[in-house]
This record gives sequence, structure tokens and C-alpha cells, in this order.
Amino acid sequence: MQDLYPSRQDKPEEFISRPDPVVFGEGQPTGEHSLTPDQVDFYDKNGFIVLEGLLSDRVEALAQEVSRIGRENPDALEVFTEPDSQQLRSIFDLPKFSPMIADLSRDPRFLDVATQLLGGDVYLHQSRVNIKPAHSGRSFPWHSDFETWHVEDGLPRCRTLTGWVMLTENTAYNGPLFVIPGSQRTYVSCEGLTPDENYRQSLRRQEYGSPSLSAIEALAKESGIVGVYGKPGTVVFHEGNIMHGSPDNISPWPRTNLFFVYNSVENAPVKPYGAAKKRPTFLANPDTTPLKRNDA
Ligand SMILES: O=C(O)CCC(=O)C(=O)O
Ligand SMILES: [Fe+2]
Repeated sequence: MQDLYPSRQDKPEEFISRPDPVVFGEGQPTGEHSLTPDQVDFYDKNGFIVLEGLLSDRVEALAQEVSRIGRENPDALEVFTEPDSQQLRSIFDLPKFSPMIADLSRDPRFLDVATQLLGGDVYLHQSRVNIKPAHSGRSFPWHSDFETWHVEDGLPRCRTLTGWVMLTENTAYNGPLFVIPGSQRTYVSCEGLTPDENYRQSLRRQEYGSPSLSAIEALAKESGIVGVYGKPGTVVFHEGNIMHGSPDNISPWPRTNLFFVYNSVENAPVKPYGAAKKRPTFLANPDTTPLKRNDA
């Protein structure tokens, strides 16, 4: 299949104007939790939207569930530790460990927005929780998620977004997500060939697929940087290609966020565009069966 988003192909870094829309199917509502036309416009323009307190009713149970999964599965392949300690950093493929979280991925508060913005049925490409421990949680360098999903997982088009919920408060001080509004329209083709089994390293500290400092400077000088803050239960949707990252957490407050990556069923993965083999299924789900709302 033609590569509309070339990256890591031993060529100099380049900016490519995104060939796909940001909002598919004109953002027609698909359920009572779909966004309003103004919210869709905001997302289209900025590449993210924050819905304050949308899932505050679920936070306590989810936080306990995440602690349980970490405690019971310290040696699972899905569990990644911090680059410089044995503290938990991320756990992937949460539905495998938790019917409660599988159910949450089909909550209309996520699905009515994902199906609206992606123009039809979706499936879960990936899920993860990022636990940024107090005092020493490590940063995530600037990146586009879609760059990795295209290069390493074979998603052909950018018809993918992340819906996530804050399980602790996210403040300016505890390593919150930083986004560059509007950057979803520019795809940065990165330098460097993907090493074998790159994920083992990249999920502790990413190197390949992170743009140069001058590329980040150009994007940020054009539209600035926004910190994404909120109380526990706040839900955020961010577009697959938005440029984002997050700093170390040196505060005494932990920061835990739970992410669901939705991909259009019309954008099923093919052979990776820039890696010798696909990543394991706990990072890149091959089952594209459409998700049904959990109240359907
Ligand atoms: O949790 C964060 O701060 C950033 C996470 C992120 O960008 C990712 O996991 O792709
Ligand atoms: Fe990311």
C-alpha cells in the first residue's frame, strides 16, 4: 500500500501536510454523549479537547483496579518500569487484566465521541495506563503517537485518536501532558531506521520517532504549547498525530492517566511501514471487530 506518511526511512527530517481530515464524516453525532458542533470545531482546529470531570464517578474504582493489576502482575510482558528504576511506568492491554476496564473502553462517554470524530465504527488499537510516580516519574519526549502506529504497527491512515481519563489530578507541577495545538495537521517525518524490537526501549525512553529540537521549536513557535490540566475524572480526547510530550514529575504528587486508543475499522493495520515486524498484540491489537456501547 502507498505510504502517505513516510518516516524513519533514512531521509532527512521533513514536514508533511496531513493528507487526511482531522474529523471524519463531518463529525455527525452518533449518540447522546457526542460533542456539540462547537466542541467538534475546537477539536478540528486544536487537535484535542478537555471534558472536565466527565468520568469522576468512576475514578475511585478505576484507581484501585490499576493498583491491583500492577500488584498482581509485576512480571507480565505488558508491564514496563521506569528507565532508571523498578517503579511501574506503564501497563498495556488493560482489558486482558480487567473486565471493569474492558467495559469502560465501551462506555458511551468514550465511544460516542470516538465514532463521531472518526466517522463510524471503531475498535481498540491499544490501551495503557501511565503511572507517573511522585518525586521521580520520568518524562515522555515530544512525539506523535500516529508516527509509531504507522511505522511500527502498520496503520495506513491517520484515522485514530486517544480518549483518556485522569485518575489523579493533573496539574502544572506533576508532569502533565503538553500539546502543541494545531500540530495534528503537520506530520513530521523523522530520521533514523527503527531498530529490531524497538518497543522494549522506546516504552521506557523513546528515541526513534521523536522529532529534532528544531522541528519542535518551529511547531511550538507557530502555535504555542498548552498544558492539559484537570481534576480526577477529567476526560481528554487527542488526535493521533498531535505533537505532545510530558516532563518529569519531581513533585510529591503522583500522576496517573488511563488511555484508550480508538482506530477506525476502515483503517485496519497492514504490514508496518518502517519496521521489520509488527509489535506484539498487547501493543497493537489485530482484532478489528467494532466495539459496541456497553449499554447496547
Ligand atoms: O503519559 C504521558 O504523559 C504521555 C504519554 C504518551 O504520550 C504516550 O504514552 O504515548
Ligand atoms: Fe503519546
